[in-house]
Amino acid sequence: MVDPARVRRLNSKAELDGPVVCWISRDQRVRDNWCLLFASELAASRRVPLHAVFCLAPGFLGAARRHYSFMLRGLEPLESSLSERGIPFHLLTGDPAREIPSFAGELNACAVVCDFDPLRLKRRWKSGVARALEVALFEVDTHNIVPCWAVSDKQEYGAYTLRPKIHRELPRFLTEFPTLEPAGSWGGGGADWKAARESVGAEGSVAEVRGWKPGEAEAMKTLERFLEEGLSEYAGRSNDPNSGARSDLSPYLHFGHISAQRVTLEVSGADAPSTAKEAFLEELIVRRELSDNFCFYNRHYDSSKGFPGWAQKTLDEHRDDPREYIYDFRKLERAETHDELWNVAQQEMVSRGKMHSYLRMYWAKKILEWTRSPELALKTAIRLNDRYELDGRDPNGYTGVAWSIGGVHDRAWKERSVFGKIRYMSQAGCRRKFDVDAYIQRVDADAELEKGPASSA
Ligand code: FAD
Ligand code: FO1
Repeated sequence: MVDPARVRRLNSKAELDGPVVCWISRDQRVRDNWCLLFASELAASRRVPLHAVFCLAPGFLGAARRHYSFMLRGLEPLESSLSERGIPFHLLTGDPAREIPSFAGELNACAVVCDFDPLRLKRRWKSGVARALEVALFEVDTHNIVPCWAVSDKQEYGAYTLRPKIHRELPRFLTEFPTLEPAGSWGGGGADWKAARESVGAEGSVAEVRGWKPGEAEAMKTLERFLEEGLSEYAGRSNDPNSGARSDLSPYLHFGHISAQRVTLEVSGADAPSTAKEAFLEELIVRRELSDNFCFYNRHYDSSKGFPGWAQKTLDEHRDDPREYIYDFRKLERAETHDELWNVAQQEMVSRGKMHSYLRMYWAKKILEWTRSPELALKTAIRLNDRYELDGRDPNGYTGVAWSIGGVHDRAWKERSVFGKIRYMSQAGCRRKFDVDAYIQRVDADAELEKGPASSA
């Protein structure tokens, strides 16, 4: 059922004869989940039970209450969907590198199956689990349509080098999903969600965001709404924050509430201009898989050491250029710069939990312009991105920031102060692309609404 190219072994231990454990982490969904399908196939072939487990880590790359709340509210329905299929769900808390091996040991598991994630912290968790486990650990890439290790064995220069490799493999991997067979009714499982919510130590300072409902059902509704309203305009207007031409799927893709393969299958079959579908699938498939490729093959994906040589050189040559404006972290976080467009984009991210794609590029590039060094700019952009974006702490984010500030996957442009040959963006450039004043008014109005009726009186 599951293409063997999606699966790799992370240790060389034997498979004994107890139950199979599916360790859910990046792809937190029942439907369209190759990791769960592989684990279910393994359990059925050995006629043993299948158990699912999620380990709630005390901290995760600067995640705040808004992220844990979205994630936990998305995980709760997962428990019932799994138990309907006879798969007990266990919720652990603590360091996964310790909790997963001891859970598998208590269950006398025959093997553990986990989902792929290129991030350093995840790979650290998994190498700890692979070492401590007495049994086999398998990893399944169910986040990408073409598995990350199958599409390329090295860091790609840019979308233009990855695109043909992806398109060559799509006929093999872009298939429909088999259904997940019920695993018979085995006891066990049961999560204490109240305790889980209290256990996360995330800083309470970052308020939860309203207006986002997590979970698989909500993700599908968001997709259906996009197919109806946004997709057709995607080719012409996805760079215009005033248009509805964007899917709003990123928080659901980040937490794995929906599969990119499912989105691709639905978009391909939708009644919309092919130019719109191609433009959207270029982002969803090529740009997104390019991010996983960058984080998987470049260990410095969140540092300036990960920038291409030409970019490191040019930023170095302009390191001492005078900066017209300098803002520290607090000023930026509070959107207290001289640039109203930048401030409003920052406010949109803080209040709504999601900044529009086009403005993320402008937003990050201005941080390069207004901080003392490229290294500090990178650190600041990542910290703000991962603190406020619902879809933050994701390979797309590290790659998006590295593209904006360090020329990753981009080429050299006309040299100028501070930026050197890194692509420059200006507010005038934004004004040529979309109605900046309309965007500012809309976000200000939304922020007023967010504050509730009292302040708008
Ligand atoms: P749509 O335009 O509807 O695209 C659909 C999906 O395609 C997205 O959900 C995403 O999975 C993928 N996609 C679209 N654009 C890109 C892109 N440029 N790179 C990679 N994948 C893309 N994306 C995140 O998921 N998390 C982040 O933390 C994040 N931080 C970013 C920071 C900067 C500085 C930049 C320039 C980009 C960042 N992106 C990030 C990429 C992109 O901006 C978002 O994925 C997109 O805005 C999500 O909104 P959407 O789902 O409505 O996008
Ligand atoms: N994955 C886990 O397995 N356990 C966690 O406790 C956890 C917390 C978490 C908080 C915020 C966030 O954005 C992601 C989080 N993830 C967690 C990982 C997430 O599921 C994704 O796998 C990666 O962030 C995307 O690469």
